[in-house]
Amino acid sequence: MKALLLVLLFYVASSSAFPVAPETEDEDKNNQLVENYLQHFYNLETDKQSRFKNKNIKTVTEKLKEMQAFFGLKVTGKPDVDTLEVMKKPRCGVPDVGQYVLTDGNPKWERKNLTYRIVNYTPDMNQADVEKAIQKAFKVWSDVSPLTFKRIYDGNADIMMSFETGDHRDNSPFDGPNGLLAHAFQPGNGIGGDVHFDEEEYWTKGSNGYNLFFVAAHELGHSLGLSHSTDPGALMYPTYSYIEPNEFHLSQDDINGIQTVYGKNNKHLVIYNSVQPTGPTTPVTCDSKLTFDAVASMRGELLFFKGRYFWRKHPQMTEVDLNFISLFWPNLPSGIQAAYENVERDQVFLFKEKRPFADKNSFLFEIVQKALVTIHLRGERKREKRTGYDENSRSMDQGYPKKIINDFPGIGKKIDAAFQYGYIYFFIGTRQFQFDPNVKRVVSVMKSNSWFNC
Ligand SMILES: [Ca+2]
Ligand SMILES: [Ca+2]
Ligand SMILES: [Zn+2]
Ligand SMILES: [Zn+2]
Repeated sequence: MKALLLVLLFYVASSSAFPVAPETEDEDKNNQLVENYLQHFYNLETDKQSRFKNKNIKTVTEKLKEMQAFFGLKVTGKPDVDTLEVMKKPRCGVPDVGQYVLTDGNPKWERKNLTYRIVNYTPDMNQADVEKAIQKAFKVWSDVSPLTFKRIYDGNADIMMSFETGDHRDNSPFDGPNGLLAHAFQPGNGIGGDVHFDEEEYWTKGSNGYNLFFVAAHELGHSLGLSHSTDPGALMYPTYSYIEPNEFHLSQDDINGIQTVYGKNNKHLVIYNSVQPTGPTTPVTCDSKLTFDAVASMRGELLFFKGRYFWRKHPQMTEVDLNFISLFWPNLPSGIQAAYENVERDQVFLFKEKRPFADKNSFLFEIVQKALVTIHLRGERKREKRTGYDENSRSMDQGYPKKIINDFPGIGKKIDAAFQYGYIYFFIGTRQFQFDPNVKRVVSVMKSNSWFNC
């Protein structure tokens, strides 16, 4: 049995794994941050300008609401903790609204065969790795569009890529480490299409610093005429997040965007017999069809896993965060299959099938059963040896798997996820069964996403 289980992670040794709410800071500093952010990314007019045309001015409150709506935050019009947290995230320098979105007639390249040139290099990486990252970033877009990109080594390319520091004479100065990471110009002559990376960032091919491939791929979206997306799973989302490069897939939102401008990849029509590549879609928190891969409690919060994402929810709070799993745990794969928390050990166990050829159904049955048994025993027979899964030897105990229905009458065998929070909650497809362990029966049936205040 041991060989079949891959126990992925756990032990969240300190709360630093999650970003903590910023401490109370100087209000002036926050106000300045809000004003700068809205001016730069939401076209907020400055005081001087506004005095002359105060009729059409959107106030800071309105702009804040616009920004909060863009990022899927609670629309309060106030610079609350969640809003400030987003404003402090490293991101692309291109505005979310304003000149790019509003440019007449959606700028695009009229030719399909474009050229690019790497004008200079960063000292942070070796040249071959820079070239690989850039090449891979272009491939992201050429795979799903009719565009082709040819590298040239001197002269003027359509897309000139360079590392720049501070004010680099394009009216969009960089800001030192973090904050703005890069920007790019919409299709056009001269500076049009060009990509600038902030040299004061630490650029890498891995997860430390900022991954050049992701940032380049995002910026190239702008070079090709795309603006920012509100889909948090899209490459064109404005804030930076790291994804294990092998787990990277261009989202369907990005594919729709580029294909709206340039059409489908007709190169593929020939090669792959009309099969167009598709990308993953981002789960929607309040989708009535939402199902989960796994659910676990962690230090009083609830973690709901789905594909490459997880939601984090405190039962007493209204907010729910949707994030990439890899944002918090860079080494974890997507598609977690079962999870549970061992409160006494302060560990969370996550499971994913190790071998693709293992019997998936019986495997899932076992790990789900295990997680159930563990939570079932918690609080009732604390001192007794846990049965089901042995955390030390990482193997199934003798006599397992057992039939779920014997211990949990009313619950079928096809369970997606389960956790205990007073009651035991079983997730089966889009439904959720609230099971009372004392009377051993289902006391309520709810939607799977009932925890998200939809
Ligand atoms: Ca250019
Ligand atoms: Ca910067
Ligand atoms: Zn951007
Ligand atoms: Zn620039």
